[in-house]
Amino acid sequence: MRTVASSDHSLHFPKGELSGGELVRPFECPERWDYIAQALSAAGYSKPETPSALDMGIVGKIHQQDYLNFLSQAWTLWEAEGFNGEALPTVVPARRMQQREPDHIDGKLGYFAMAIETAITKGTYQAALSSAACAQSAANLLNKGQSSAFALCRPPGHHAGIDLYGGYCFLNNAAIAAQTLLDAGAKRIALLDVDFHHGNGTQDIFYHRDDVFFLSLHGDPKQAFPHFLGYQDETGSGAGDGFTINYPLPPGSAYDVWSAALTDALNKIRAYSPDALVISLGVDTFERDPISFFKLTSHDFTRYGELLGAMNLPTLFVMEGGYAVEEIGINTCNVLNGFQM
Ligand code: 7XA
Ligand code: ZN
Repeated sequence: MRTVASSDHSLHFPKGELSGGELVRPFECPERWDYIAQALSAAGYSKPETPSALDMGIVGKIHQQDYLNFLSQAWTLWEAEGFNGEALPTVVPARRMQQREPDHIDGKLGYFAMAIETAITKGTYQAALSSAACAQSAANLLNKGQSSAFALCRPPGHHAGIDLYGGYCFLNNAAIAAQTLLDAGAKRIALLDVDFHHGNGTQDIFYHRDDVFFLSLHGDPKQAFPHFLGYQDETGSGAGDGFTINYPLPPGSAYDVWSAALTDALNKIRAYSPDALVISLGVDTFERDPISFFKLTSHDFTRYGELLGAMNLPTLFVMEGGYAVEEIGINTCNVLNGFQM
């Protein structure tokens, strides 16, 4: 399996994340990428390929232009105010307030945020562009006939909506990859999100569409971030009616419960008969993940990788979350290795 990665990820290294009322060192840290790259190399994968330049025409089919303008300008506007810290939102357009983009950066940050823990720094936009480029280049490997590929994306993407950032995400890498496959001629894509957290951004992007079938297994939003999307009764709308499926699962779910949901999802994907499968691959389902509550073991990642491989579909893996840093590499490799068994 060929892999794509960019050293630009290290341009995004915020010092603080708002967590438990404190500014803590972010769980989503540059070492995550290093551990995965090291594990790939140790497992015999060839050196990750550098991505080609991102096709912004495709990005523009996923994200609104005003949102892309905001991301590209946020740090400059923040610095121009003379602020010394990292850019964090403090005020959001809550119920019965205006949904109108303000001129001041404080207002813009809140207007485009879906969560407020995630800082924007000087290198964030470039890192996000390069991360999306990894997903897009990996998708183009499939377009050129590869049966599978892995995009080592950082920052991750699945919380980034049409015009929303947060949950460590800025551009929706998996959605950009899916659109890249569609634009090359695919008619139907299945996008399966196995990260611990609901892929609210991906759902937002494809909710009204029938060319991307979105399925997500995740911690029940009554208990888990992002809290405000990911319920079972969200099933798509308009042309997309029936093309979103959510599997919210309870705290403590181990492989028996989780894999039963996965098996159901895979059966539905088989019935859809997609041209390709995109996996939003988060390994924060791991039993020792510091911010999640599922109980998968390292071996379970191999087991479900095998189930994914048995689908016999062109498959693109796009890296999302996972914060048990020392085990993130082995758990990620286990999925890829299981897939190829
Ligand atoms: O998949 N998404 C993540 O792994 C990021 C979750 C962010 C949680 C922040 C909770 N305060
Ligand atoms: Zn996650």
